[in-house]
Amino acid sequence: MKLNYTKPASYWTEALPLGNGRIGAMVFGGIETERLQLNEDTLWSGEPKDGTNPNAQKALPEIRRLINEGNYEEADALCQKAMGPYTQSYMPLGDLTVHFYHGDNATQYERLLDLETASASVRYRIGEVTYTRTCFISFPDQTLVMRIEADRPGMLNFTAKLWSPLRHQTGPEGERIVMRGRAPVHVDPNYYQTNNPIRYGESGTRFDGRLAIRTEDGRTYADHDGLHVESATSATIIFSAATSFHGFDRNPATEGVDPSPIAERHLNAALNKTYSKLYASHIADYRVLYDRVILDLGPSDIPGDVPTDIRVAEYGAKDKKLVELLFQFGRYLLIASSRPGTQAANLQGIWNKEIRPPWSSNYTLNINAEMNYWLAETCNLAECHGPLLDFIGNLAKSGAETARINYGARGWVAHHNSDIWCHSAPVGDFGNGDPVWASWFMASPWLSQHLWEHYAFGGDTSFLRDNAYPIMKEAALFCLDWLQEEPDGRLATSPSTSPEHKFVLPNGQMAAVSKGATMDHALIWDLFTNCIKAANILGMDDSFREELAEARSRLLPYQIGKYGQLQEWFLDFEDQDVQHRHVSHLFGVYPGCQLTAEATPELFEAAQRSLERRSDIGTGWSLAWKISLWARFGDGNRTLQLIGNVLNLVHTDVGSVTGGGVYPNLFGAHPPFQIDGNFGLTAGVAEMLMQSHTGAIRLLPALPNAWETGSVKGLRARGGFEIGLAWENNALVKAEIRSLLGGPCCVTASVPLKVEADGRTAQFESNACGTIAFDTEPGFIYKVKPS
Ligand code: FUC
Repeated sequence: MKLNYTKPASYWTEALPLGNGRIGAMVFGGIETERLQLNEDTLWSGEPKDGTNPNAQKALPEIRRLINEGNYEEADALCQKAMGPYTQSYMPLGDLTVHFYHGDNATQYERLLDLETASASVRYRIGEVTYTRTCFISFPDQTLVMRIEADRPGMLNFTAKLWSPLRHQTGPEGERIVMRGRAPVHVDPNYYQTNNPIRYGESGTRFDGRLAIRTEDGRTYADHDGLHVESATSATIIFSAATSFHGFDRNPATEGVDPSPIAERHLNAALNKTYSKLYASHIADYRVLYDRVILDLGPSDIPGDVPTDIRVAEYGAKDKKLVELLFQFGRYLLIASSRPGTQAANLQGIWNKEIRPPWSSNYTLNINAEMNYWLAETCNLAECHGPLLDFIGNLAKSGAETARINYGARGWVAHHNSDIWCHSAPVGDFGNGDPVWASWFMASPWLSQHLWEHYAFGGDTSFLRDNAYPIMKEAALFCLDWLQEEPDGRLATSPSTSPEHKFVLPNGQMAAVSKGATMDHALIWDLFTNCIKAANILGMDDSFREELAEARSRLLPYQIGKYGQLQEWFLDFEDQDVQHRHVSHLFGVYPGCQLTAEATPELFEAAQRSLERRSDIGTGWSLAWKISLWARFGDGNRTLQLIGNVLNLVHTDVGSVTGGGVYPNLFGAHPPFQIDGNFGLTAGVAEMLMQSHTGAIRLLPALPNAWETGSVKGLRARGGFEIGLAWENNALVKAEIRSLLGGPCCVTASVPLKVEADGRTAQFESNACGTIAFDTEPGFIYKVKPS
């Protein structure tokens, strides 16, 4: 499980990502000059601000009236009156550069990212000397560590420096190099042209990054040029960083924490440890998470030592080991960007080099931020889900104000964009945005699904009671208020958009805003259903449960349109773009669970027809979503074709919106880089091998023909199960289902199954959902075989 290359990175998406959830680095692996582009996940532009807009409430009745009259273009225009400010942006922290005084005439160069040790390394030879560098970012020690070694005594001579593209000062302080600076107080999105897009002021988040070196021999000193090492044989560089961020609702300038003592404390503690101790605690911590899932797609005759980018270009999805690598890379990236206590992974995880990054590198809530976490539960990284769940809790606070002031509604609302300040208003600089993205009101139901799923997989009832349900309930209250009664008594959201996709009006014009977009009702159905289940489990809120069930039964139903497709809007409008990247109306298939072959066969078929019409092209995240959807449709060969489309090598940061793929470093290419495609792909592969959304654990639901033999261990299923399974000649040979909570297990596959548990056996027909119920202890293993 290594990404390997024979050349240094020449641009950012060739560099290799490291992270401990909070600190991130992109390692370039240069010979004469090593560059590590650095990030810290709390370093954003801006500060807490009120994004609410009372004009929204004034405009709302008129918007609804225009929609009811079919005057969608005017409704679009009026929705602009309801907008708030844009979100702020995720910032780069700076660069750590290490200049080596050995020239660049190297041979035998190799550069690796080892997913099993979460470390990046470089090795090369100059003259008679072999130089190696190994770099990792430790979660337990909260520092970046780079070990540099020469295999001949005294051959290391280098200077290490810190720099930032943000306003900063850097210089020696004793034996350290310290960089202090400040993030802008405002940054406009890269797609919004203003005269002064990057604004610094008295406030803004302060940061501190510091560097020190531990050597066993040679000489070390710090001056204004950097930190120098002369005639050493080995050296350990330690970097630490902190910011003044002190919570989404505290001003980082006036109410912030002092970052310097924090950065110094981490640096100092790490300096007092040997390199091997630092490495050992890093590995011990990391492997607890990483080692939980093992995927083996069977033997491959494609050589594994071919550089990763060449494997992508030459073999794509035919290279099964490359698919395994891409799958585990998604898990690696989540561990590296989202750890308990850190910020949720943003549009670029934690890796960003620009002050005006694409889409502000913020949280886009109409697909991207959710997709980032689709793998968390199934791929056995439930702890890494934590930062998103914490974020949702904070967003619900800010979203309650927006619901009240903008819409006079109960509960909480959030729209398509958010940031570290828990922005919950529609963006668009008070009238400059496009309603096709800004006027989407459904982030609270979608995010609430994550709270429920965390419970559904893990079964932690106190989490459900204390954390999840109260936020889900408030989201449901907003939805109850947002739904409008139709003349026939049905309920429809209004205004409503299907994310980022316009419809064509009979006059040939296009509009975004109407009522009752399919996705809205799919999300609300999901939320209400999960709230009802949760309240049932918790034994509370009887009448609220009834109210939700009643409203759910009156939701405008799904409809099948003239092409046999699942309608995306309440009327059978023509699509602005039949191949549009968003497949929002298919939420009920995935990541939802409302539409299944068993429960809703006709709608399920219509949903498949819709996906067919959307085609197999798309941006990185769009391709990834389609993998999970085709997995739910049970079409393994189609999923593999889409994995092949994801393994399209994209060379630079520019490209057309239809050409998704991966960069040489396997980062997902929208293009540009967005991390959702990586996470979505990993979730999709898991969905091909095992599903649990219907209440049954379905084994090998979408196995491609080309994956003849293989096994997977450690996937998680709802109900508290861990699944291991193996297949040969494209057929299941055995599975082990470990019950983590105790209790009955329901299992199904396309072949008849025999389940053994505690000396007793049960037989199930193919595709039948057989429940095998034993009074089991946590840790109990059900053994499954084809019968
Ligand atoms: C949504 C998508 C875009 C992009 C952006 C970050 O707006 O429609 O394709 O992924 O998020």
